[in-house]
Amino acid sequence: MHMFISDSHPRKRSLDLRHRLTNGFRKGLVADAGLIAHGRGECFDYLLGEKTCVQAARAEKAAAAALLSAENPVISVNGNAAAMVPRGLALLSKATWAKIEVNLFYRTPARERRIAAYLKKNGVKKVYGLSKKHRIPGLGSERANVDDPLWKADVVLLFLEDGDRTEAVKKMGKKVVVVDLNPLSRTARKADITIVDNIARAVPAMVRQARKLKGVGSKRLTRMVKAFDNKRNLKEMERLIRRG
Ligand code: PTJ
Repeated sequence: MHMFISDSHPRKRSLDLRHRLTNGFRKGLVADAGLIAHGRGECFDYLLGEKTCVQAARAEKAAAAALLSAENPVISVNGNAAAMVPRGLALLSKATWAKIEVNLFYRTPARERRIAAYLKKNGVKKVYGLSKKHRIPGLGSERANVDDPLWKADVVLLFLEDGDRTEAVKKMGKKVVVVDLNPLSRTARKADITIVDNIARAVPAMVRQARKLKGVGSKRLTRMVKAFDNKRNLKEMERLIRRG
């Protein structure tokens, strides 16, 4: 399994991704709604020229700095993320010391187990989230049930997320980093750092940035995170997409 989707033409890359997702659906990793969510993401990606723009790269760097400067960083993984970038998640976890917790919107224990096994097969040493010990206050969905790492985390990285949990996690005082191709989504607007990029490019980019930033002191990392202006970055992203 390669870390990156092939470096070929964007069209080929997007077909590779679709293949990973439909395969993931057949293996019982991806929810049926996950296929629809991906279609929505593809539309935005076309408008971005299926490449990482300057604003996304800026957010990816800030995200890597936030994970590296955190005391208890966590990467929250759903079905789509697991199917598309399992190896990338393993490398990101290693590069940032972030724990990986499975957390599903359309939760079934069997799908959680399958996702955990798939992540392990792709290099993740330990997967959390199979036992749910805590409940995020003020959240009605299954996503409210979390394991110790997410409960204790100070920085949480989320992918393809619903706005409700982003808000609830923020209310708990955690810093939220999110990857979402829709800059207008509630999640994108509520997060502290929003990466408007395809997860297949965003995860490898964060791995590269985290490796580059290794050895940088925590004070400097914190300054980098503080200097990042999410609202401004999102406005620029929106303008870019509207211009096409
Ligand atoms: O695996 P589960 O049960 O946790 O379910 C996961 C899904 C994705 C089904 C669930 O979280 C969901 O319904 O998400 P939403 O509310 O549809 O949000 C998905 C967001 O992710 C949308 O704003 C899409 O534009 C965006 N998106 C889709 N594909 C990608 C993406 N963002 C980055 N990379 C993608 N490949």
